Amino acid sequence: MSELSAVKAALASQTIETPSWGYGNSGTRFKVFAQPGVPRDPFEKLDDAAQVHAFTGVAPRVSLHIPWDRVDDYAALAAYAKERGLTLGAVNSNVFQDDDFKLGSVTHPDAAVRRKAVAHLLECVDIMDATGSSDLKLWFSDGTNYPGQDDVVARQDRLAEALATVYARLGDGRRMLLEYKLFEPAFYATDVPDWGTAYAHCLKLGPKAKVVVDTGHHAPGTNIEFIVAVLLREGKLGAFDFNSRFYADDDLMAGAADPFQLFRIMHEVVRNGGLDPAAQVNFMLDQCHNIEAKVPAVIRSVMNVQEATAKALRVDAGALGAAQRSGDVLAANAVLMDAYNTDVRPLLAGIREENGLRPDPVAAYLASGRQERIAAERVGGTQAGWGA
Ligand code: PSV
Ligand code: MN
Repeated sequence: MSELSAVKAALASQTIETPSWGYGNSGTRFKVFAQPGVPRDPFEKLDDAAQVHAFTGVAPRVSLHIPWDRVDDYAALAAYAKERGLTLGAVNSNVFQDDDFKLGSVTHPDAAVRRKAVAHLLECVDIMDATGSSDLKLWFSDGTNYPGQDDVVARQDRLAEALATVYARLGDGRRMLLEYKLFEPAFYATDVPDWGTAYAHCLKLGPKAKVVVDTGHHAPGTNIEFIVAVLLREGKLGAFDFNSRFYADDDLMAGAADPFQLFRIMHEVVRNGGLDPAAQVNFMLDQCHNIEAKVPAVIRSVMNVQEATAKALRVDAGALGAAQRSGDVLAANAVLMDAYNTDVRPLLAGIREENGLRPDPVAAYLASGRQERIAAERVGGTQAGWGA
């Protein structure tokens, strides 16, 4: 696709979901640096998310994380979001911060602990019913630290049983998104370490179960775009958790470490129909802003995803196909590189202006004075954090 009007139409159909935890304080196991103006509760997180949407025009959903975003009345939280032009997106479960889960949650050798974990996952489905969220996002820290610690296949069996219980509880139009991660906090064998394991479970579960590709969850050098292409081919790509990594699960701003990789991923998305709303790929961010100001960092991340998407849309598919069919390796590669090296920022700035937005959302947000306002207003209370 390279026709400008088609590129614009495709860009207009893409929305990006931002993570509630990206607005809170975060850090490493060494230090969490608090920042002025950080939200004290899920409502203030939505206020921040609404700013990202207001300045970019393409971030209308917010992912929740339970228990970090626990409130008494989820319908009220959804209504609060709606008043600000937002909807509540994926509900992220958390079965990794309770002492009982030291040896695992749904794969724990003790059935009582497994029941506790499943109860939490079912609570998340109840929350989806109250918020109107369609996606349940499951990430399990489960795994072992030492060879021989537990039986690998028994743990897969326990996982499959738990997933089937939760899957059976999903209502119409609801989905289960299963996320994989190579390592951390388990250091020897994570129970859902890779896309193959996630795919195998999702395939058995049925059409409501799809795989989440978190771009930070692979071994260095992994060809993530290949995974994306194969999952799309199988109709099993449910969502992205976008972020950047230099080393492990660094959770830096999407597109910061390797914009070319993000472009290659988006090229496979575009090439394989993943941008079509009918494909229902949820483009989410999952990242933390440990040292940089959070709202502008989320805005920058949204822009980076948009830029990679716009470049992918600029790939001349006709020329690429012709070069591929004739075996012209250099020409095929040149088509991709031409698109990657296109400066799409003027195109995106123009689209924003056509939609009544400022061309540079980060500059516009910083000039609005809002960052200083929230720093002055949000004093007292307990700043939101990732609960670690
Ligand atoms: C795990 O590292 C993960 O990527 C999962 O998506 C969690 O829900 C999220 O991070 C929490 O930050
Ligand atoms: Mn993630």
